[in-house]
Amino acid sequence: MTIAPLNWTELAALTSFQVDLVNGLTNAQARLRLFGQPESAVRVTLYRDNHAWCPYCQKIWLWLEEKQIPYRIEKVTMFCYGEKESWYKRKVPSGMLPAIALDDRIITESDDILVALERAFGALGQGMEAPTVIPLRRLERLLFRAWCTWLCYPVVSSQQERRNREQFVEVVGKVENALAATPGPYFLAEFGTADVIFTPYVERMNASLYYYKGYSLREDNPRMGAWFAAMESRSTYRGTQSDFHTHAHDLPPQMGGCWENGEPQMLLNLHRVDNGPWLGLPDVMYPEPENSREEALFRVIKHRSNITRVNPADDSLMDEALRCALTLMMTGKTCTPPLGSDSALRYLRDRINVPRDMSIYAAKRLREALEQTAALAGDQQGTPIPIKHRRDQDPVHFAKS
Ligand SMILES: N[C@@H](CCC(=O)N[C@@H](CS)C(=O)NCC(=O)O)C(=O)O
Repeated sequence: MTIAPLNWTELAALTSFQVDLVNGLTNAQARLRLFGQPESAVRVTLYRDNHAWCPYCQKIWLWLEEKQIPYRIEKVTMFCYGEKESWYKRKVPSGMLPAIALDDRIITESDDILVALERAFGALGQGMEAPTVIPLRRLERLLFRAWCTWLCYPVVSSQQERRNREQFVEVVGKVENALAATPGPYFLAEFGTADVIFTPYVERMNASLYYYKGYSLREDNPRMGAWFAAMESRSTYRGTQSDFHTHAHDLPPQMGGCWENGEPQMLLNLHRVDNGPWLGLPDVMYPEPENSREEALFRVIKHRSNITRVNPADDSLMDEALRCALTLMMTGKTCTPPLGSDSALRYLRDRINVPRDMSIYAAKRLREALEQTAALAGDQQGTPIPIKHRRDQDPVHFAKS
């Protein structure tokens, strides 16, 4: 039996989700973070990208959150999804991210930023220049290069593909050994700078190799698996954590291309990341919070007019279809969407970004409801996600009018 979709007032009554962006848990929406301190304590502004895609920004973001340094956040557009703001180019002529202003001094290059932050506020565990951390920083770059060699060049032959994979797996072996050198799950005896340095790309490796190569970094390597689990025990990391779907589609324009190997496991993984089921993917392993659906609903209600406006479908059609999906998500009751709304719902399904829009489980619940509702209308897919750029995500389209 299907029911009529709830209206927006009825839907709003189904969520009591609340966040304190400024003093609460790490989140991607905040413009100011105080950790209970007065605004006068702010000495740092972090310039990072709008969509939380930039890995080097995640490094600084996580560090500031771990150290609970009060800071402001200014969001900047990346070349791959829009035009760089001229105010930012006046500060940082290259337009590169991240940058910080520390007591009004602009600093670029993520490693230099961390060194400057350490000088001002002290290190996070063992610092950037500690003799224990320097070899781990080198190892991270070695892993990064092996990843790029495998992922970012066209597959010319199965032998080459195998060699690239072996080379990557060999470096992962070194990472496993480094993690095994201390009894705990982190790189050194205590969580610190080294873990922050590894986080952004290891997260992106886990996602991209699963999707483009059929290789599960987190599941195939026990020490890395334990490291991921330990990272996920930290609310700071959870707040910055992205998911497979977001990375699979934000990386190609940033990396200049990601190449599928076409192997059977890869094809299965790709289908699962794009079409679900999303729960159970190895992009997250901590238990689902009780309020994930409420979070998703809260976030959609907040942005519903933009969501409807940017969708290629007619506004009133999308509005009704969206309410059908949300009704299903919140009540479990099937709600048939209007004819022709399948591609509109899947357009949105494919453009939910984690953690920009909501946290990882909330996004999975929303994608699930959008897909189940779309399937009632048909099998039309949304406009494909572009590979060479992501101007479909240009923030100018989402600015509040
Ligand atoms: N070595 C730099 C690399 C920074 C970097 O490559 N940033 C990219 C984003 S991940 C960037 O700003 N690109 C310009 C753009 O995409 O707008 C660092 O460590 O900070």
